[in-house]
Amino acid sequence: MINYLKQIFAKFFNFKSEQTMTKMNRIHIILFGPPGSGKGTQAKKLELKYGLVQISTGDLFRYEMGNDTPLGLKAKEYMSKGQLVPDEVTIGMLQNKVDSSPEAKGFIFDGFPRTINQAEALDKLLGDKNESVAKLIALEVEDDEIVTRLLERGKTSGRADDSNEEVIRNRIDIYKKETAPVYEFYAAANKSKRINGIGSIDDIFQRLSDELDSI
Ligand code: B4P
Repeated sequence: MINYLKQIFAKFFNFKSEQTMTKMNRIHIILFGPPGSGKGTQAKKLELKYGLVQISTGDLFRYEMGNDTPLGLKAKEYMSKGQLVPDEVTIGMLQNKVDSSPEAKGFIFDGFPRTINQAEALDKLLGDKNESVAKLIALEVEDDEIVTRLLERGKTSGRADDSNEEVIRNRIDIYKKETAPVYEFYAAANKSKRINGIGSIDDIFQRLSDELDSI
């Protein structure tokens, strides 16, 4: 009987500590930068190396658009003009995605948050789980390089927001006005870091890995 109780006791406490460890080890990163700065490209590589789950709001919207869902139709109205999808739509979708992956070792938020309102919502969502963003890493790329990259991608991607220079420049303007302040929001908590987003994909991946390894 005593052995039995010991076993139950050990099992209970091991279980608790495993749960605590998983929570303590969860690392959440925001991959930040203007459109076309390489967030999606690098997030996929980081996901493989660190076993984190990438959440790309752009990919989620494109999936919904491809399936002609009500959410996709709503997103299309904004994305095709290079505008941001309204916060209430984006935040709800993000929350569902986070809540559907409780076993993830952590998340790479790619393309989210794009407004201060989204950043506050993210902090609240993670805070409710006693977790937080570990670091925001911003990829710095100048405007003309972005236009070149996105027009090039537009030749094959079929993305309406990549095929017209005016729409791309509009996306860059919106980034500067609405999204760039998110960098300062996390800088106030000493969590923001800029890295050079120009160079080979592998070189930039190395710069990002150095940042993650230093957490
Ligand atoms: P996203 O899908 O997030 O993507 P993105 O800004 O177009 O590009 P990303 O930075 O991921 O660049 P990528 O690696 O693909 O956004 C699209 C739209 O969705 C937004 O404009 C908005 O309307 C909507 N949306 C998304 N999230 C939202 C949110 N939170 N709130 C509101 N609206 C939201 O790289 C770009 C190209 O560069 C690729 O062709 C790649 O091959 C190339 N490239 C990458 N690295 C390179 C390098 N080092 N050198 C040369 N080329 C490189």
